Amino acid sequence: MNITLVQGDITAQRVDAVVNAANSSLMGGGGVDGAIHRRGGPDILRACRELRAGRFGRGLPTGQAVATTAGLLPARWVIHTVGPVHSAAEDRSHLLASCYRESLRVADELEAATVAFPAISTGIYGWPMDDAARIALAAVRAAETSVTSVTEVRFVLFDSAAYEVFAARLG
Ligand code: AR6
Repeated sequence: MNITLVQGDITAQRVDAVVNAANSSLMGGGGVDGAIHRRGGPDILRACRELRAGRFGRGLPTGQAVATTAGLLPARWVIHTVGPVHSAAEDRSHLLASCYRESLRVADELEAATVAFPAISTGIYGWPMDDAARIALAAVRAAETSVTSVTEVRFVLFDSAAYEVFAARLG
């Protein structure tokens, strides 16, 4: 499994699966979530509504992941995951690690080879970039032994500051 970094927009990535930093409602939002629904078109929201009507009637719990169509995106699937809101009072890093682990487990079930991740929880959910990069990279590396179909995990960092932080951590 190769870990690669690019600076850019996750909705433009040609990969098998794009991971969405969603919220429990699965009904869209701002940041990456807003961009994915905007560019992916209404089929993604339709699929999310079906998940809410079925398996995830109470919403997608934090740290879990579920796949839908990627609609009009140049990808096959969107894997929605819900990052934790950063808290200074409570260590929620296991939930952030779980987002990466569970997304890769879902990607493996789909037999995806290439998966693009945003820096989950580092926008609206307030996680400091350096700590989020440390947790993300460790979680992906830890999944390496159990995930067989994924050959590339691509982190798509929105700005150069985020890219530099991930690059320094990746070494
Ligand atoms: N491509 C790649 N990265 C992006 C893009 C993009 N198009 N847009 C933003 N980022 P955020 P969160 C970066 O806020 O913190 C939504 O409302 C951004 O700079 O998208 O997990 C959901 O519905 C930041 O580094 O996700 C939830 O309610 C990172 O992606 C909530 O936000 C994540 O920022 C989730 O918050």
